Amino acid sequence: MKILLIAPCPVNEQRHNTMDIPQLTLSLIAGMTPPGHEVKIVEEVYNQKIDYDEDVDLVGISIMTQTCIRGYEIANEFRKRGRTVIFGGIHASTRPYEAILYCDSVVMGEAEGLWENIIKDVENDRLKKFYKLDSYPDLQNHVYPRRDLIKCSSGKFSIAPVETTRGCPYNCDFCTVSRYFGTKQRHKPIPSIIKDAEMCNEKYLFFLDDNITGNKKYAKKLFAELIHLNKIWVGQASINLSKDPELMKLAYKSGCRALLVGFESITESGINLYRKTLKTMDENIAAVKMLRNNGIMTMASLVFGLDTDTEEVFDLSHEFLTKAQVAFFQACILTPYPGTPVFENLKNEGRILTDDWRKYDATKVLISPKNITPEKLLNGYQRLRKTMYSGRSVLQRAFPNCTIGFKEAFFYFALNRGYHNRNNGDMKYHIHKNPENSPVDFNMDKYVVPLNGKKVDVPQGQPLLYEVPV
Ligand code: B12
Ligand code: SF4
Repeated sequence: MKILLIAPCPVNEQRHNTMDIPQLTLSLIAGMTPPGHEVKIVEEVYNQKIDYDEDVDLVGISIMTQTCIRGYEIANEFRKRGRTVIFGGIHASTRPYEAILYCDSVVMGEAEGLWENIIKDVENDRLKKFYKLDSYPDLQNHVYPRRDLIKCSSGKFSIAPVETTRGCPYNCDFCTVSRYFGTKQRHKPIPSIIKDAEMCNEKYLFFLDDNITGNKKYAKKLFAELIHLNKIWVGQASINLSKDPELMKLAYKSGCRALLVGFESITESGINLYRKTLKTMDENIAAVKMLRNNGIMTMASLVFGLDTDTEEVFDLSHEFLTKAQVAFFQACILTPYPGTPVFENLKNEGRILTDDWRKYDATKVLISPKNITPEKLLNGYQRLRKTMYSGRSVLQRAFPNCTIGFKEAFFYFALNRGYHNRNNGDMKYHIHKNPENSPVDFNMDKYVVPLNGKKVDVPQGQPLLYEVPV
């Protein structure tokens, strides 16, 4: 069979970043595909074009919430031409009865252990509407991604994506990860990861794991094995790492130069909402410094619009970010992703302002916060971004971060310039509300009308959310 795998991206939002990080997802699906089939991958974010008239037997599309409407448009085009379309990914899994309106089959959750059977079902013309594993797949059965299919074509600075674990114990109420991949971290075998990383032509790696140091014993072994590859890598980790000098040293020796750390909130009440271990602003500032002293820059991620947030949150966050002299800053506005408690609670309280999934990119105000107005949330968020990405702030924070080394200094300025340009460019930060004559309504039928105009039977009384198997 000829199989086409697509990562959609709304056309006007193609990425203009200084870096290329191709998706691992579709290359993993390609890696799971039994021999004898021809697989092609299209990532719209890199301007790769879809040929709807291409002679393909099966189209697989990966959708997250922000990209699902574009995914539905693509699916409609292929289905008009009689092609079989399958959706997978986080949005299809949390809204399966919405996704099925636009495709022939939905894969809920992880694909390892399912995809081969789905291919057989397509070949034998017995495709089911929904596929879902009864338990999480064992990642010890390592799947090698088809890296030959995801080479970036844009010619920019390129980083290879690598995954070592899935699952997160923290279970934050705004995040889908623990509900989707489970609260127990599962690991891939270290020798296979090393072999896979060795095959990457890129000097730079991006570890996709939500917390690469979640299991310290595993992380130490992994880092020790990575050293001889002589790669430079970035990833995501919990700030707990700062409490383990041996782990920090090994991380640095293995090539780690920057980590995204989800602080989520830095206010006293906000810190207490999440189960992270460092409980005061001073402790968190000291931890960022500790990482830096060990050669690792911090990208601090903060979420604004929590129920505990008041107007003060922006000044406090600014104080934290400047005192800690974080290298990079990722600011998110609380976004009610389907499948999370935040979605359920805000929906029940009538505090979600729009059901236009295209706006769900964590940079827009889509909710009515509890202790601050949507306008003040937007203004505070914009102001903080502008201040942190200003030339002055970048220069002020440069000294401690750039003394790590020459290459690190280059990375520091390049990434901050990317943020600066994006902030001052055409990105629109808005409060998004449905028009008055179009109430917020998460009923699936709503999404059908503008795209293909025909109604499809939806099972009634079924749970809409992806229920995580235990
Ligand atoms: C790395 C990452 C990024 C990187 C992406 C780099 C890259 N090019 O890959 C960066 C930093 C750029 C990023 C950006 C964003 N991200 Co992000 N990201 C992740 C992260 C941590 C890992 C993604 C990943 O590759 N996972 C590993 C792969 C293998 O898992 P997977 O994609 O789910 O695929 C498996 C199954 O889902 C299934 N599957 C998936 N697709 C398909 C398709 C078919 C046909 C089939 C059969 C099966 C299938 O099979 C796969 C193997 O089992 C996830 C969290 C997570 N742990 O997944 C968040 C996550 C995907 N991101 C999220 C968000 C919100 C964003 C942003 C909007 C904003 C933000 N603040 O981060 C932007 C949007 C970017 C965009 N439009 O694409 C949310 C999405 C929630 C949602 N409902 O949409 C997640 C889940 C995190 C969260 N907090 O909830 N992200
Ligand atoms: S936000 Fe981070 S720490 Fe919290 S559940 Fe998601 S992945 Fe885990």
